[in-house]
Amino acid sequence: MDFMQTHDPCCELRAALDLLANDPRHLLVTAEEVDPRLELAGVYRLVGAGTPAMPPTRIGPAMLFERIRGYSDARILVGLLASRERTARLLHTTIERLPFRLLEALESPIGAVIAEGPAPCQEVVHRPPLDLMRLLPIPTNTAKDAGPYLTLGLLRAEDPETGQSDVTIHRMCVLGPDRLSVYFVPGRHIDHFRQKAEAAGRPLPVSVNIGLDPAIYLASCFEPPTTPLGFDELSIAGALRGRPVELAPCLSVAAKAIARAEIVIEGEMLPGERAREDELTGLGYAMPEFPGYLGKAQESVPVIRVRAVTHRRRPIFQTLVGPGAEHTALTGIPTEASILRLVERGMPGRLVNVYAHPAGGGKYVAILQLRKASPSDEGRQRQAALTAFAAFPELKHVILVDEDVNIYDTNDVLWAMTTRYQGDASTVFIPGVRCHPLDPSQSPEFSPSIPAPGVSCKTVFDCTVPYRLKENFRRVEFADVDLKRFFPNGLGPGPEL
Ligand SMILES: [Mn+2]
Repeated sequence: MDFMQTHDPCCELRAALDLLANDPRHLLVTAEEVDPRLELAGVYRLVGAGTPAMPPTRIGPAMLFERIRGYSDARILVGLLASRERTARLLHTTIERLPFRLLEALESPIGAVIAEGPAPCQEVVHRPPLDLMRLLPIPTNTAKDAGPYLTLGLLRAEDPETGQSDVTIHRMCVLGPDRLSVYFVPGRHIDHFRQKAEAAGRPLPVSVNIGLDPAIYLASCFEPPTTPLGFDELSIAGALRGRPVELAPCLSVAAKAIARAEIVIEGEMLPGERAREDELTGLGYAMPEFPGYLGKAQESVPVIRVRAVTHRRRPIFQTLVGPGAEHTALTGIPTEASILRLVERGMPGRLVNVYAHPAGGGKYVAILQLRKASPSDEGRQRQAALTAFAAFPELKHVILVDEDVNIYDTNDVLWAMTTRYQGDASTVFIPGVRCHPLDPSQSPEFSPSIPAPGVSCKTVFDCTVPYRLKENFRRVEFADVDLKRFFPNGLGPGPEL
């Protein structure tokens, strides 16, 4: 493939931004100088971070900051996927179809390829001595953060024995001019590669890719069992775009980078090297995490030694302000696809759609919309809930609603939980089950039913109407009308999601 050709409309970040150009509902470009330390996150919290960021916040446009204090060259993009409507548009689909698009891609993956010709991500090359903070405007989001963090750094590595590859977003903190900490939740695939290399006494070469086609970021957030060890999530991104993701060999280490990334950090994880995540601050905190709280610093995490930094001209450093809606979309849409897939296999045609609600950061809460078509479908909704827990083990709450409830409208869901739900009869507790470790209510101090941190009471809120009582729960019906007579240009945008 020739990079000098006009770029494909949908395989790199700049093309995504072109798609949103001149639409202030989805992209605000500002020439006002911003400080990447604290100020940028403070601004975006008000403009578009969304729940679970602390109020006041809202869903809003992405922001491209063109002038960054202390940097002459780089720009910063924040919030690209912080609205479902925008995310759907960037994947050429609708809000309702988003998880189905991912699912289709998962079923027909297209593997990544090595690009021919020069890689755009290597237009500018920096070699040692390196100073990350002089080269890149890496934001610090809150005053207690352990340091500047890469929040959308896509780590790519290969299994040193099998050559299988994996891509995952991990949080990385700048600990020094050429040192980054990496936090792996136990079991993550690249950590498995790292442990293998370490056991053999060898470094693990990696690339950290920043500023990517949104399809790549979304695809990378699938987790097991949907994408087991050895399944390269880049092949889902390839399927979403109908063409392979292009890779480029790194210049300083035996790793590969995303060829059309805005920025690539090349490096190695050395055997035996560890750091305290908050070694610079000593405050005990890491960074804001998806459940909405400041995360605790990890005592001992692996380290990336940076060997080169490459980027495009006038690079766009992409970041997110979490907790918030962008984090929720990234984790939640793959969660939805995983649930849809497993439930559909077990009981075809009953599960209409799923929404991983922002209250759970895309992981803890799923709203399942079900269709009961016959008396024998009664109870299947709860089977679907159990299947959802199997499809996504980090799920904590499942809310079941009927097909006449809008799963994206929290008002409507709470209406169902009010008029179609009786606490004692409609709630199912499954205590003592392991969940995602970051929910602070999952502690023995919170409840004697919890034997250890990270264990939770999974709960099903069944807000569906019993099939035999359907007639008593008909929603008020209004006349069908022709809205075009009153709004020839359409009703205009509704509330953002
Ligand atoms: Mn994986």
